[in-house]
Amino acid sequence: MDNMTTEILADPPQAANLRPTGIVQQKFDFRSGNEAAALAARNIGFHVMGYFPITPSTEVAENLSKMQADGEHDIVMIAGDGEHGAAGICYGAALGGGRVVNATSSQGLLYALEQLPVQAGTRVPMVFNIAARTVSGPLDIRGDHSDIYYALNTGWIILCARDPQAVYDLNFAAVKIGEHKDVRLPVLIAYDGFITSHQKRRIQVFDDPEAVRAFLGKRPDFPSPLDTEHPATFGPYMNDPDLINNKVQLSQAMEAGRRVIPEVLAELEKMTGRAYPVLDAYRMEDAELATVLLNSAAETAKETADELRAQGKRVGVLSPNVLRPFPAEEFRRALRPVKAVTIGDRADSYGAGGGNISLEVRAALQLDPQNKTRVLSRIYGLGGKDFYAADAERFFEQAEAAAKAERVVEPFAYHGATPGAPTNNPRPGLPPIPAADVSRGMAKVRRDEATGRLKVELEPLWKMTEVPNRIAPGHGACPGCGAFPTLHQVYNVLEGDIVVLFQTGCAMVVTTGYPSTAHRINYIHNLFQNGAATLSGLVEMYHERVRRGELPASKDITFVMISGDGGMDIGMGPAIGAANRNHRMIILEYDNQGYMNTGAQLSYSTPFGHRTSTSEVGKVAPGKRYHHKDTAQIFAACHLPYVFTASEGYPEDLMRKVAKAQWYAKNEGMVYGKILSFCPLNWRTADDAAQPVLQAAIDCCFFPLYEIEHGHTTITYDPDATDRRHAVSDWLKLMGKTRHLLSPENAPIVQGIQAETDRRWRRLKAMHDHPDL
Ligand SMILES: Cc1ncc(C[n+]2csc(CCOP(=O)(O)OP(=O)(O)O)c2C)c(N)n1
Ligand code: SF4
Ligand SMILES: [Mg+2]
Repeated sequence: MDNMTTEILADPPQAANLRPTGIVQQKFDFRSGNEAAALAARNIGFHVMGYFPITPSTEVAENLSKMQADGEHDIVMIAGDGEHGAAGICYGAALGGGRVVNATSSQGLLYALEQLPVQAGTRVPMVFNIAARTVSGPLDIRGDHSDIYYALNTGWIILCARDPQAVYDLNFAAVKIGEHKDVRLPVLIAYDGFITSHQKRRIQVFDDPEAVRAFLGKRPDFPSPLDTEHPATFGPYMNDPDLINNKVQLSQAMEAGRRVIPEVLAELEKMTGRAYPVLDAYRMEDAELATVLLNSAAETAKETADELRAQGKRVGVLSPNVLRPFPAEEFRRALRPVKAVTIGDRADSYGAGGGNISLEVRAALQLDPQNKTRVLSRIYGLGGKDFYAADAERFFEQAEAAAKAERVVEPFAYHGATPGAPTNNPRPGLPPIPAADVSRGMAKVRRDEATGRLKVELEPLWKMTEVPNRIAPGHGACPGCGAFPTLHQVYNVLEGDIVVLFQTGCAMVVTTGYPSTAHRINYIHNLFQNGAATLSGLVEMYHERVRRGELPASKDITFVMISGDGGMDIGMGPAIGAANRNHRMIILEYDNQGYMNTGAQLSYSTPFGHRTSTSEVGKVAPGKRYHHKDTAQIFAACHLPYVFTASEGYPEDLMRKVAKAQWYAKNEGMVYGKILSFCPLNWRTADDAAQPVLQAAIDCCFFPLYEIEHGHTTITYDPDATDRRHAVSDWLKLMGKTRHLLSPENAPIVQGIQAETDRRWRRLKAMHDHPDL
């Protein structure tokens, strides 16, 4: 948090004197919503944070990681294997009786969703910050509310934070609301991705940790599996007739929230001087026309309302600060005198004739027999499409037209969308490339009948330049990025028709910005938690359709999945599933040792001690705290016909292995290959340093090159045999992300990396020497 210095603006004496009694000392600061959430977390002093990075909420964990490295808090921060894992971590931690926080967005919330009702149903409080972002597909990293709408039915309290100040304040409120004995529910805080998560605003933050502590009090003791004096069963198997009784209790807790939330928000107001009514009503006193909007768009509409008021129009804006429990009564009261209201939803409930807020406001009004308000439902701002003052003006105009005509011509519509015409085909950058053009026989593979293993004869490297590329130039990767030399080497030797599936990650993001694509062959994206399952389905459909005579067998397609190392964390389960089923496909992992696409967070493949944005280096923390996982060995344990490691720095070795991979994928089953891939941006090296850095990683045996064919391990490059073996420190000193390790106080970490590297290398050598290992 280098640029997050807190500015203590001296409180002028007269201002201090004017501070109403009860308002605690605060200081001005300049923070984004994510920074505000991180600061609040530090002030609250949560026991545990479980998280998984995803734009635009990642900064919450990143800021906390930096603060932790500098010794500013002692929250235990646990990087999940994915959001589902992170949610499980949080659930377990919260069951343990301490305070717990998480942060996510979009697919992350959807991936965690399955755990949310579990936690609410067993009444375990925690706080979950959501920087709201549109859900895939197609993938779009900007903001709308489609993610948070999925959480509406989970039994979590949902607070809405319209600006960074509200993000900060509502985190405190969330702890207290959730822990109230009559509520005992987890709480989600929704703020707008990018608009609120990233834009810095002047906010006030607490100056006195005691005041925060006094406001929150001690977390009440709810039953916990850590209380071994009072054994209890948490989450029993529960059928009819009990489950409905469990749910009615959950409903009662939510209803209790209607009373408790305003109480806590009033207490917060006493302490901060800032009010958060359950339903924010702006200039609604005598409004005849209104608009209902959530979070930041409501702030835009308020400015428009001011302008229209200046023209004599009686308009106002309604915006809930609490979404669950839904402030139905407050809406009924606020809208009773209103002639017409336009309700904007930043997400659709497809086929329902309106987004969720619009549907719920309509339902609320239906219970008021005297209400005559005409309601227009509009879907706006999807995928981060901006909402300007002119849009708000349009909403008021539409309400005005309905009020004047005393009828609604168009009850439901999308605002600002163009459906497009079927005739409008985006022009391809480079045309698709036929298999014949790229199949140049660069590798000849034959089986050695004596050993059962494959032999590859490779054309000389200079001949490879003749092979046209299946990836067009002009993609947006950083200069020096290793992912593309790796892919070029792979494509040089693959023959025939290839269908690729890219999991989410740098290689995917930089090659397919709609309406362009750099892929000149069939390409699919699925999110990186499930690509292997998707490709396995496609593989089986292909073979079945060939078997039924619906597709020609002559095509003989090869199916390849490209994943980053991060995809082999969150997507490990489906990848192992595909491996266990042994589908005829290749998984290639380009391992750049982190989640680079989202800003270089740690992955489980990040080596021990390396700096990432979630394993920060500071006064008290020297980078990642545990060793990298040995993914190749995990796949080897799945008994695949072929597993290999390779590096773009050893092209012939890599291409030989890829040629074998294609043979095995066509004839026997699944292949997994892990390829060390250079990332100058986040390894903090020069753009052209790939060769020395990769060579050093391989020569120190941190990343050994080997293959496992039918369970038999062969080391394909042995630095001992060529006298090139050197210490891991020779590799670590080449990268900015590891330079801190060379200081004397970090010598034990380097020794640890060396010891683990040596142990894995000795083990590999033993496997190389003994066919049964
Ligand atoms: C369910 C879900 N969680 C998180 C993300 C955010 N996300 C997209 S790509 C990525 C990192 C990918 O890392 P890796 O697979 O190593 O590829 P790299 O970016 O390093 O090339 C993350 C965290 C997402 N899209 N979906
Ligand atoms: S961040 Fe790293 S992996 Fe991603 S495009 Fe840049 S160099 Fe390549
Ligand atoms: Mg990666």
